[in-house]
Amino acid sequence: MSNEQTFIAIKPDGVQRGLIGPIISRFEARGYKLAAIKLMTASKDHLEKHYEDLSEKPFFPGLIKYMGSGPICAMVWEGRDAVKTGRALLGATNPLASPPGTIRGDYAIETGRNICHGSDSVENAKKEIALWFKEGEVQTYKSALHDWIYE
Ligand code: DAT
Ligand code: MG
Repeated sequence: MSNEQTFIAIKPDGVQRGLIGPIISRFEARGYKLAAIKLMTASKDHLEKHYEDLSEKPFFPGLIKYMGSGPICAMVWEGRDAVKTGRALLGATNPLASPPGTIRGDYAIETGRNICHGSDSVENAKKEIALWFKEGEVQTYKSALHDWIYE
C-alpha cells in the first residue's frame, strides 16, 4: 500500500528560520507525495486539541505558546510507510539525540525548538489530518513519478 498519509508540520521556528524549502525537499527527495499544504497561525484551542495527550505535562503551557507564536506550515505527505519513515526523517524529539542526516539532527538543538512535527501512528495521523485540514483540502492524484518510485 503506497497511500498511507502522515501529518507533518513545520513549527513557527522552522518557518521563521527559512526551513520550509529544505524540509519539503527531504520528503520529496525520499519519494513522498505532497497531498496538502497551508500556512496557518493556529489558535490556542486548536493547539490544545492537537497536543491533548500532553496536557498534563509541565511543558504544556510553553509548548502551546511556542506553537501559537507564528505561522505553521501544515502538510500531508503520502506514500508507503509515510508515518514511520516520516518520523525517521524528522529524527528524535530531542534534537541533540538525533543523528546528523535527520531534520532535527541537522537544524535544531533544543527539544522546545525542534522545528517540526510528525504523526506518531497511523491512527493519530488520521486524527491530526482531520483537525488541520477540511475535506477538499487534501488532494488525491497520481504522481507522474509513481512508477519510478514503486515497483
Ligand atoms: P514528538 O514531537 O517527537 O512527537 P512529543 O509528542 O513527545 O514529541 O512532544 C511534542 C512536543 O512537545 C515536542 O516536539 C517538543 C515538546 N516537548 C516534548 N518533551 C518536552 C520536554 N521534555 N521539554 C520541553 N518540550 C518538550
Ligand atoms: Mg508527538
